[in-house]
Amino acid sequence: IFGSRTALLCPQVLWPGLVWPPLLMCYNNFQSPNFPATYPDNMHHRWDIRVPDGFRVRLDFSHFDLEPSDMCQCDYIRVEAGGGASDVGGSSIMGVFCGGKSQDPDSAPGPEPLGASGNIVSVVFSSDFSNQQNFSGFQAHYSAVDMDECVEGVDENDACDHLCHNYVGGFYCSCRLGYLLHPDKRTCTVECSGLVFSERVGSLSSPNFPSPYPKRTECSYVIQVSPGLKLRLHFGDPFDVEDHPQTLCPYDFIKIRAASKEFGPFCGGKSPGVIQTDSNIVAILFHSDHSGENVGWRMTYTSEGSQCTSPVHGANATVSPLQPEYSPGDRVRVSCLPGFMLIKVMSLPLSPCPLSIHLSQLSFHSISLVAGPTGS
Ligand SMILES: [Ca+2]
Ligand SMILES: [Ca+2]
Ligand SMILES: [Ca+2]
Repeated sequence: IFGSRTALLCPQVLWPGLVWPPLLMCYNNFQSPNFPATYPDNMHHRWDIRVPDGFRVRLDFSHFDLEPSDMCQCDYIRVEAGGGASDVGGSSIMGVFCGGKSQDPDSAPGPEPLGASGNIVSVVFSSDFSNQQNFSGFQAHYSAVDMDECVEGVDENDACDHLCHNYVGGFYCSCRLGYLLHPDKRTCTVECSGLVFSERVGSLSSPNFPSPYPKRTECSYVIQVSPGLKLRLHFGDPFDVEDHPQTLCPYDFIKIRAASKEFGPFCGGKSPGVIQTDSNIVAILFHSDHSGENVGWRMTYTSEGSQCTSPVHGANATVSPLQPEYSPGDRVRVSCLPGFMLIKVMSLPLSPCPLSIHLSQLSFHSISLVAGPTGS
């Protein structure tokens, strides 16, 4: 058997000042040997058709007249999608055809063009050792047709996370207001790093909570309050971070770092609840991968001080504000009652909350005291 092969590529015509792809340049035709005269016996020929990425191959037989046979086992045309050659790998048969267009519509190409899903198609023509009649063979035409990625998707996924725009030979994505296009050109993400929370109580959440959080996003938050305070985190409901039944948080997760402790990763549908960090500085990292729609999380935090009793004891003086307990950093003003004046300041060695005195505010009538952190 005589075997041969022809590569049919789009003519790469580039005109000055014109950007590829020029329209309608990707087409060609091919036919059986000797067409329109009878094709030879023992032929085996393959045409490899390739059009640029972003296009699909459309194939049309304008003339078709091959020896008919049961299951097309004598002479045939075989159309393969996706390269077809064993050295390219991965092909699927789109059809095997023989006979004439008018004889058997099931085994011959129909009136509609064949549309491949990709940009590579191979056409194999094979003839056996004999012909009972003078069959005239075939003539075929192919053209490159734009893929509408916005409708068809890409690699079985949506082409774009938010908004998709098709054009001839490609597509591009854009994002709704407030989002940034990720370097992958398809995902919409947000900027959520470097946020520092310094209030003693507060709340934070995944971006857009309770709407689904964006994909391919890295958020890092820091909560930093005065030394001596201890941050306590409380994750509420709903809590919904993409997880995996067997592997621990391989897709999306929250991790919390506090001094030498680490908490997490957390994911899934159950809130981590309350986390006592024992630190005044907490870093929170939130990571999301490229897929999934999950609501995310919301967390409130409080800071707890070492509990101190009244830091001031003194006769003939008033303390304001007067309260049963104080936390590190609280400010207290001590004023002498009328007719009295400050004669001595004594430290209180047994207090869990050492005092610092603002000397600049010392006067004969009042002093300001600040409770300092334990151990400082
Ligand atoms: Ca034959
Ligand atoms: Ca397109
Ligand atoms: Ca995800």
